[in-house]
Amino acid sequence: MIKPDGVQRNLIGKIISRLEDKGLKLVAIKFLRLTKEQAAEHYREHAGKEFYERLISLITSAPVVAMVWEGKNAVFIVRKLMGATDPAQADAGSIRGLYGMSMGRNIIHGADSVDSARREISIYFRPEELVSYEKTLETWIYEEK
Ligand code: IDP
Repeated sequence: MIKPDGVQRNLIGKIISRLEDKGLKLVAIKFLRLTKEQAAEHYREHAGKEFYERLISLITSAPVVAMVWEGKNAVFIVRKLMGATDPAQADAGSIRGLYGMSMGRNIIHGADSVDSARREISIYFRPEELVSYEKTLETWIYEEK
């Protein structure tokens, strides 16, 4: 998900390009403003933490881009492309490393496991909104099917 700060900073295109260029496949995308309920479900593991209210307030403050990306080890690969949670610590070439300056404005969210990805996808997408399709480039991205 490109968070409100990423959208406001005009980073939608750059972030999508990075994921596309890596070889990941976009299977769903939606531009929306999260409701409080969606935000609470999304960040339920952080409920009660010191930064929780600020996080919910930011994520519901303006539109986001919710996306589903597919690929081998996609969760791990997206986390690498995103960089560490704190942009000041993130690898310089990562999305957060390149574009972020502070923890509470770290541009992008990505699920941290396949189970979280499934749960988070179900908050924003109906199953039929995920599009299954072949890309002819795939034989040039993966050695094996
Ligand atoms: P992640 O986004 O890298 O998975 P999490 O630990 O799941 O990191 O935290 C969720 C989000 O909560 C972070 O992306 C960040 O925006 C915010 N956050 C986490 N820790 C802090 C903090 O100490 N201060 C402010 N915001 C925080």
